[in-house]
Amino acid sequence: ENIGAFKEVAEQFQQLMMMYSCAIREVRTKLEVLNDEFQVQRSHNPISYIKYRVKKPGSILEKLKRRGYPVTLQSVEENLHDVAGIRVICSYVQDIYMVADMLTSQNDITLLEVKDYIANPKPNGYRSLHLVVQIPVFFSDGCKLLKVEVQIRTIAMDFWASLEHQLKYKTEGDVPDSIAAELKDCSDVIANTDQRMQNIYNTLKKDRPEKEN
Ligand code: 0O2
Repeated sequence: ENIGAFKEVAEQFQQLMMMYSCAIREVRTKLEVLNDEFQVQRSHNPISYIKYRVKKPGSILEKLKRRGYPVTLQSVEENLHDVAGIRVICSYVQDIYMVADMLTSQNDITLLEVKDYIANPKPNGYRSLHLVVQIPVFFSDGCKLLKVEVQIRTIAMDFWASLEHQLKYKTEGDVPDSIAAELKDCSDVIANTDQRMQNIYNTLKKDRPEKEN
């Protein structure tokens, strides 16, 4: 009897993960459409590339427990908003806000939450724009509203976040103060470089408005 109940929950879990993966596909398509349109109309690719993942069962369980939420499928849907995750890597800082605006102004998308870690970086130096959106996905028996977390950052911000994540993992989160300060300093240098690259782009665009790059 226990085995039967386990099998049923496992199947329901698998189905929910399939739905999240479809929600990712919907949002990815929207982003790719916007990028293609920009490429044709303005010869500019705001998006360099897109990464995505469905959160692993172990990480889902760990997060539910850590936050003190019930370990049920309903709780996953209600309490976790990063089961479906998309990371959008942009060329320039202004592209981040442009992509975010174009995505969230589409009328089938509901914006549930914004965390602007670019305007307000985390104390460790982490920068990114985080959005939680809700999107309808149509299945055989009807439409389901699903949450997707979209992290939008520049190539430079992604470079920093990826290496910082690896270092944190390597040291099990126990980074010495001097290293933490060094990482924060690298983040500030990177932010400054992002700003200078944006200025270069804007200056060139102003001089040659007919051929945007
Ligand atoms: P993974 O493997 O990327 O999924 P929430 O998830 O919103 O309930 P929180 O912490 O308030 O909880 O979310 P927040 O601040 O929006 O950040 C969550 C995600 O942002 C993380 O996911 C990371 O992907 C990224 N992130 C946030 N802070 C940092 C940071 O200091 N360094 C790096 N490298 N990434 C960061 P997970 O769940 O940690 O991991």
